[in-house]
Amino acid sequence: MIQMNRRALLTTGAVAGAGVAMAPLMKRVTAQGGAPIALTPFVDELPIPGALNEALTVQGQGFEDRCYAWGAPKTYELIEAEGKHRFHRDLPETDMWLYNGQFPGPTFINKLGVPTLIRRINNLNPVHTGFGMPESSLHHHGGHQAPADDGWPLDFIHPGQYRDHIIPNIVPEGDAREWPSTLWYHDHTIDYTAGNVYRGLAGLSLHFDDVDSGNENDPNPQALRLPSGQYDIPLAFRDVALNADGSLFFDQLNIKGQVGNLMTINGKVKPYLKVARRKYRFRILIGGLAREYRFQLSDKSPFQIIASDGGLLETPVTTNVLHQANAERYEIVIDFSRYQIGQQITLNDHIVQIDGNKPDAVAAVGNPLLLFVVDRDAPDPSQVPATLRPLPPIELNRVVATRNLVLSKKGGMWTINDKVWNPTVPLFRPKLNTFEIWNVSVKGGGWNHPLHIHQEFFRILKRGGTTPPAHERGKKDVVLVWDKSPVQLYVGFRTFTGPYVFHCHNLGHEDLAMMGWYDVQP
Ligand SMILES: [Cu+2]
Repeated sequence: MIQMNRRALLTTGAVAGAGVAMAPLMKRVTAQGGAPIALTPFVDELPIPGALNEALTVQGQGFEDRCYAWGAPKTYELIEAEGKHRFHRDLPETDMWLYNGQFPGPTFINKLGVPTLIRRINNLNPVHTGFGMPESSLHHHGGHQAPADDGWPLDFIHPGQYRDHIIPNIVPEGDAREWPSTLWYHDHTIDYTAGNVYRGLAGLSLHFDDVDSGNENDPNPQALRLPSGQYDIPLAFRDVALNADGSLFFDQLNIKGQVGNLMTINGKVKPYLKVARRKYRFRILIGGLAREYRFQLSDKSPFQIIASDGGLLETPVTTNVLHQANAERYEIVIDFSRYQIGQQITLNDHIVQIDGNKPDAVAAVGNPLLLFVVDRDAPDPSQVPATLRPLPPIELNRVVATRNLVLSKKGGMWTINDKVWNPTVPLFRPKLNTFEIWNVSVKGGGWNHPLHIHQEFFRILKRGGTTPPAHERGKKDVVLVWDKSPVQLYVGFRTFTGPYVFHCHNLGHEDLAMMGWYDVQP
């Protein structure tokens, strides 16, 4: 087994001495130096990643006993293996690492109160070439799950092994207001998360209950009846860079975090979507490496933001611009009934960003990423109620500690409180069933950091010393922080004791050590 540790390479200057192990990487770097690939936009239809199908055979095997504490699970099988994916009609196929043969991976469907058991089988090639590591860990991002199921970065399995992940689908203190709507899952292997996720190990995880039931015709008076079925569409954004032969280009030593020049949604470069003249719910995930996005419709029309990372907002936020950092989720409702049949509208990104540090500018003219073709009428029984899901209360009387987190850079590594990742020493030891205030700031103006905290959703009490914008007042698990915009967070530690990580979700920063962990004490 070749253990190529990025951190060791960077800190010891061992690149030249790495010999054979480094050869494929260097070749890829050289091969990339061509002009950006010119592709015809909007020729591929937007793919919708299918749901992960139940695999009854998993039940009753292995060590699932503890799962039954949460009730009988629905069981699924998730197989990691090499496979091919085509990002655009006119591109050659790309070798990737896929979950169940697809990118993005199959979508987990979760129901409040019904545990999900994922048997994850690593069938990756142990003698792979190029970047990443075929050792794999799985993080259900945003999930409220035990440490053993959370994808601790050292809990990786080797090719030929499997591991069961239990997603209990419970909420802290039984408070259904904590229930999310759009999460995702991805590899979380120590030092190699960026490469492994970029090779393809990522997918979506949707959550439903009696309120957000996924049925716009639901007769239950509690049901919100948001747009559902074919009108409820995930949009997983990912920028990629390809070599001339169609292989993924990845610079494993790029400390800034890599940005790509091909903008994909659900695995396709600039796709199109035929839409009816009615409301649609879009679940937007930025599932890339480092890039930020700033979305507007081409006609600058308003849309409603209905959910953030941790689920539905208390009330919809009407806007015509949405800035979104890596790993964040926002859900928006676009009402196409304002358009005529035959009209075309694009969803544009206005960020100019040439490296992983931070956006360089906001462009007046956006880059169209997704084409909507209004092609039909359709009935619309859906609604966007003025009250979506009430937020759980912020109980400052339960706050028992205040922590300061300073995000910075030292010696070619990214640091939290001047420390690089150290799996043996937690940064904090919070007490079970308490809350804390975390003051997070960035030292140095050259970069942004999307900070992600595992295990519970937090709330942003303050951004830049004042109340955050309306769409950031809901439940969050990622918060973008920069030098001029420190944040104050309200963080809870409920249900589970033990270790959980928190880290920058610019995956290049994360792998270069901008990760710490806290150890919840009984
Ligand atoms: Cu960062």
